[in-house]
Amino acid sequence: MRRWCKVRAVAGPPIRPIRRVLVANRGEIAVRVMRTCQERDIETVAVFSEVDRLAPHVLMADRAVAIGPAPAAQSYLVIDKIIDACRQSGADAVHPGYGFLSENEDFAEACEAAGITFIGPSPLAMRKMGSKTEARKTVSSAGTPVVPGDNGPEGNGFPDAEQALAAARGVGFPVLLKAASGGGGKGMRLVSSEAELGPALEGARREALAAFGDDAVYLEKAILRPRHIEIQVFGDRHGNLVHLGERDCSIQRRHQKVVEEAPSPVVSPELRARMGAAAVAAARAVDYVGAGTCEFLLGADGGFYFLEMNTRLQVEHPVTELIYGLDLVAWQLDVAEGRPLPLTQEQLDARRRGHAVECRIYAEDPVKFLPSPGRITHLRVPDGPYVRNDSGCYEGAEIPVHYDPMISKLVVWGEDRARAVARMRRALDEYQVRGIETNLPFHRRCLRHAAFIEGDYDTGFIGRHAAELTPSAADRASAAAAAVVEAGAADAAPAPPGVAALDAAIIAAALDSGVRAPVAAAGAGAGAPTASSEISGWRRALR
Ligand code: MV4
Repeated sequence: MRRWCKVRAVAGPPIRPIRRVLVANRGEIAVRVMRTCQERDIETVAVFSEVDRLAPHVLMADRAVAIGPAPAAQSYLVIDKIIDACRQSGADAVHPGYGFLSENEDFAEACEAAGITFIGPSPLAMRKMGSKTEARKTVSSAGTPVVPGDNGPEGNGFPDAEQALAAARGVGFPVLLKAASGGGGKGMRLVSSEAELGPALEGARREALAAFGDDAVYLEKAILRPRHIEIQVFGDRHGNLVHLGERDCSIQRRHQKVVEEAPSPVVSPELRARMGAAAVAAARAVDYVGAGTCEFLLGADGGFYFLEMNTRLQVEHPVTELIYGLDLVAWQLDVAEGRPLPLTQEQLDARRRGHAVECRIYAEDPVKFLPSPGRITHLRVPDGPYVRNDSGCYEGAEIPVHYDPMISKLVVWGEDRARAVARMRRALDEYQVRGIETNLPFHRRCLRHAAFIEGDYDTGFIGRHAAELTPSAADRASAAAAAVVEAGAADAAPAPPGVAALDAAIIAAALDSGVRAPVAAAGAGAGAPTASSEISGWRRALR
């Protein structure tokens, strides 16, 4: 009904109500976006590949358009097919979700050229934030602290090892080499000493060229045992920009977030205000419109540094929704229609309440972390007060091999952190999945881990505590028994996708040992007890 309502007159762009949204995505995020559209009486259009004909996002949409074979490169990633689907279905707006085309400026441009509202920021903002070196330059000019580093002589990477070495000396070892076009850790190399720099630069450039078609590599001072703290921001077309606090996403494996929470156990109201202002300044520097996230590293010394900006709605947005009592997809639609942000910073600050935790449930082997596609033969989803399960699958559904193996996001809210964590333990215990392997046993252990319960963790948490977090045979007994029953019906397991040679966990472990190695080379290998001086940084921050 809302689209027929008169909105209050505001200076600036006209309000253009959205009537029909095409969701250029699949799985839980497509379902998530369509739910809000349905609540607003906006019609929904799904797109689907050959293996997604019976997927939940297709079944719930008002219309659906086939876009080709299962591989995303032939369907969900093909700009022309999505634009054609918009024309065929009469969609007047596109929601890109996350992944796929969500941060592709050419897609945003193609939408605008076709007269379709792209629900996201401007192509220019996407471009400026898409290059790490460009983003560092842009946001630091706006006063947002970036990791000390060097973008290279021309501001776009180092052509040779000599200049890189001089820069590394200036910045101070250990340094990290990073791909200018990168993100997610690809093409990243930790360099602890001068001798390593030449070969590392060569390797990083080769990897960057292969992965991004751009061999520009720059360097940053390596922040040791950081926490990954990100700030949710929102802008409208009237020049308003606000932040919705932080999410602590430090519990990751291979650059895949596994557990997220808000607020962070180590962020005080004062630090939140400073990081929030820094994120808003970064967003303002590119006239940011819509939902965005500024990623920061938070050092054990309390210093924080901008890493990159994600120009989309993120997977973990529900933890923010729960502590603010808001629907961020509704905010995206408001902004895309040209309406002003519904709340001011002051009003947002006053709404914060309680604590939220998200566990990403992956279809994967919880010991080896390899994808475990197949049919879900039995599913019992947790329920009860303040439990939310954002899912894109159902009992009987097939988890395809072609896409991200995340099957749902289990999110809970509690009056405080202890209650939220206890509620998550209860919800995880209710959750039953048979037919495929999941990381539920991992989560059950993680949410019972003493360091997690204390809030004492950083990006090396999973690597350091692998032994305690690895499910035992007993944990998996029931799942294994079910797997045996299903084995006859299951197709041959497909080969898992290749794993990056140098992944986040390895780098995290390296960052860990980086400080220790020279001091205590012996006995400081992976899994060795942590030096107490290093723990105390975060412990202190917790009190
Ligand atoms: C860093 C860092 C330490 N120091 N940069 C990893 C992915 C990419 N977004 C940036 N990453 C890092 N950059 C400096 N200067 C440590 C990481 C890092 C990391 C960051 C966030 C979450 C998990 C991580 C795991 C390993 C390394």
